[in-house]
Amino acid sequence: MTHRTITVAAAQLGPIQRAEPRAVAVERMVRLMERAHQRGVELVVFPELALTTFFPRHYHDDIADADRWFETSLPSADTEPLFAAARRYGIGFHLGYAEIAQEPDDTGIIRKRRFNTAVLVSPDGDILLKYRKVHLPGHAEFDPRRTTQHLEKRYFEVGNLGFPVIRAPMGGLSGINMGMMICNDRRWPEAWRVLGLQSAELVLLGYNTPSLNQEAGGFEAPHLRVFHSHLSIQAGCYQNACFAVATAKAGIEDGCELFGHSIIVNPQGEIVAMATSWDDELITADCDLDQCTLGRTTIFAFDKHRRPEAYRRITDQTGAMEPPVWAKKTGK
Ligand code: CDT
Repeated sequence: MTHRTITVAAAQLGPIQRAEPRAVAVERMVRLMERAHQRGVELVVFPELALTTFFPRHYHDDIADADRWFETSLPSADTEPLFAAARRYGIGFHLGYAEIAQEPDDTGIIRKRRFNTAVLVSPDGDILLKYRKVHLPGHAEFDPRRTTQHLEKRYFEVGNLGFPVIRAPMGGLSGINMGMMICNDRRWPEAWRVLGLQSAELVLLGYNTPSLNQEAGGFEAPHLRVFHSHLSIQAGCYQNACFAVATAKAGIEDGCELFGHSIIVNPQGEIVAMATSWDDELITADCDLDQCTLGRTTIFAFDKHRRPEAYRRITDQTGAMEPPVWAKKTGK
């Protein structure tokens, strides 16, 4: 029996400090690709905003002052070594980065637009798929109550590409259905289902998640932070019968702790590989994509069992509303 197997890696990055230039980060990433090649890896997944520190923790009064954290083209002089390594080793890669695009806005006027973006790149250096983060967490203005800011809503627009999936050759396989999400997206079942509805077999995702939840009114224990991340990814894979490679930036970055714990998950929702350091670390797994078939032909055969007519609220409504209040019927 033939199997559709691809060897994938999550290339977790240790911290990148604010003063560290892209070239140093890229050098570390190229070393991880070299290690991946030695282990027979065919696709490497790097984290969200992999080229720099997680800059949304730093406030710039004038947003244009943050432009130095963004890429205006890909490849660029700084990122070309990644593309060269991909060609040299015959490895595809996924890269998260901050993107500046010159694009028409809703009124049709071409202007500078900023997105939290990820691309999937073929071993030949072709950009196979681009995704722009939809669920932007955090806040838009400086928050004096927080010790660390999370200004994604200040620096990025909501992604305008939806959740695309592409079927493309990768590794030794002639076609794999691949989709992407970025960090906070993993907590939203809608994002997984939109990928599932396009038959995604492999979901690539990068993240930067602080161990301390400053959004919470109360205390959220660090182990629950990791648990919730894993829970979301494992549930997403199980309920959509797909694999996921989820790659963290880890460690103490600009004084802020990122919890790491990168994982690779199979369509049963099982973790098949997990990072154990807060450093640059490569974890790998052989993913037999035929394992996606069981879920999608049985319990999650969407065509047989989904009831979209009962799900109208999912797209008609954003916030939760209160239910009607029960009242005991009086009279006859
Ligand atoms: N980068 C990112 O999306 N991080 C969020 C934490 C945000 S806390 C304001 C996450 O969901 O992991």
